[in-house]
This record gives sequence, structure tokens and C-alpha cells, in this order.
Amino acid sequence: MSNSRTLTEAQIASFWSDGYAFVSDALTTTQLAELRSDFEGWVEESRIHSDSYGDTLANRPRFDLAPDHTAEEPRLRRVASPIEVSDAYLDAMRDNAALNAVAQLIGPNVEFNNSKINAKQPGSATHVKFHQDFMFQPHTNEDLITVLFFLDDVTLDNGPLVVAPGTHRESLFDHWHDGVYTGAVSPEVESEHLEDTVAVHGPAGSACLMHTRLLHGSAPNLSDQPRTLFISEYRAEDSKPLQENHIPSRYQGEVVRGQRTNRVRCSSYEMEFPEVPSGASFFSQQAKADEPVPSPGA
Ligand SMILES: O=C(O)CCC(=O)C(=O)O
Repeated sequence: MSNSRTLTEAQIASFWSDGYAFVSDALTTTQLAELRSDFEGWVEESRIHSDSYGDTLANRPRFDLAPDHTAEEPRLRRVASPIEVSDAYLDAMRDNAALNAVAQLIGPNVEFNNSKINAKQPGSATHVKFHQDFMFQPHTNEDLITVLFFLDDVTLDNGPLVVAPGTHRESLFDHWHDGVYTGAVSPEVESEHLEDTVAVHGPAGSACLMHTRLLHGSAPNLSDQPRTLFISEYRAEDSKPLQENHIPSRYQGEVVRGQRTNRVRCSSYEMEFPEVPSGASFFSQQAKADEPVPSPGA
């Protein structure tokens, strides 16, 4: 793409040291306008629904509504694989300025893994518990990058992404607790890292590139402005998935930069396989962290 964004040597070093990088102008003005317009249409459509709706390859709802959703105050919090129902999202996934930076970091051969929209309407209680993306879908190596495109201005008040710099070089933290996959680290791990977190904010059209092992989460949106992210996950072409995609689409595995090599590369790590979600999104898995643990024999 013409307005290619590339990272400087200093930004590349900072990504490998901190586990994330901020890229401005990751989307063109036209791309941003089209993505926003399609999302606004889905929010309007959601008003006539009282439960999550639509269908995906995984036979789970595509449009995930938060528990406090109403026709008057729609709370569409997740769209799974928007690339399957919108040409604008498909085109942006396949070609955007942030992908050039991804190719610099883990390329030159880059595959698409999965995509979603995470939205927090004004005043929405939706929050994301601290987790590492890799713990949702292990691969043969850890060269995966999650790109979070800002479709709205992200501020300190509207529930920005919060990252714990350098944690991609620490352990893989367990996301199973007392036999339940909660898609989140334990409260102890979270509180150990909370003091050293950084909120990633910036204007609509920018993006945060995040290493798959980086610990991150986000708080509720306490402002009167929406916070919408289009999130697209990419992997080095020689990083092969070890479990089914938790957000499958007919585009998974598509080569978006470089070429197919027919090679596999393996790194050394250990983890317990995650639970593939059965609800509309990982929000229902993360909600399990708040449920009381059943007593033995109950
Ligand atoms: O929506 C957010 O703030 C964070 C998204 C995220 O971490 C995820 O969906 O894995």
C-alpha cells in the first residue's frame, strides 16, 4: 500500500523489549470511514435483537450483545470475523499500513489467523481481564502479532487497551483455574503486574501491535464516547496452529505478505491446551472467573 508505515530500528528494538509498538496512520482515511460505517450499521441492526445473533463457521453467534443491551442503549460488544460479512473489513485485513510493520517484525512471510471487533459503548461495563493471546491458541512458535486498529479516538477514559510491558519475555501464565478455563490470568498474577501497566491511546486510524505473549486487558468505558477496535491477528507463515482456531473464518491461513514456504518452525514451551469457547465470545469464558468455584461433590 502506498502510504506504507515502516518501523525504525529503535521502534523494532522497543517492540522486542516491551512487547508492543504504536503505529499512527495504520488505516487510510477511506478505510477508517468504511470500517466505521459498517460497524455503525451493525449497532443499528442490533437494536431489534435481545440476544446474541447471527452465525459463524463455529456455529456460534457472530454478533455478541452484552447483558445490559437494550434497543434504546445498544451494547454490541463483539463481532466475530467481520471480514466474512464486510468487504471493507476483508480488504483492511488483507492490506493495511500496519501489516508492513508486522512483516518487518515477524516476516517476510505473514499469514492471517483471525479477526474480531471489540466495542465498548459509552458507559458500558464491558472490560477485558488480563490475559495473553497465545494462551487461546498455541502455535508451533510464538511469532504472532495482534494488531488492534483504533476505529474511534482511544483516550484514557474510554477503556483503552492496557499492556504490561516486557511480560512477553516472562512466563506463559496459566489461564485454567480450579479446572475452569477462564481465559484470564489469576488475580495474583494480575495484581503483581498492575502497577507497571501502560494505557495505549491515540487517534482513530492508529494501531497497537502486540506480541502474542504480552499480558494485557482493559477497563470499562466510563466516558460518553465509544471505543471500538478492529482486531486482526497475524502469524509468521512457519508458525502452525496446534489447536482449532477459536475465531475461525474461511480466510484463516491466507498469506497476506510474502509467500508460502512449506516450512514449520518450532520453539520450546509448555502449556495446557485452552478450552475452545462455546459461547459467542471469550467474554462468557472470562465471566467464569467471577463465578463461585463449585464445592467438591456439588
Ligand atoms: O478490547 C480490548 O480492550 C482488548 C481486546 C483483547 O485483549 C482481546 O480481545 O484479546
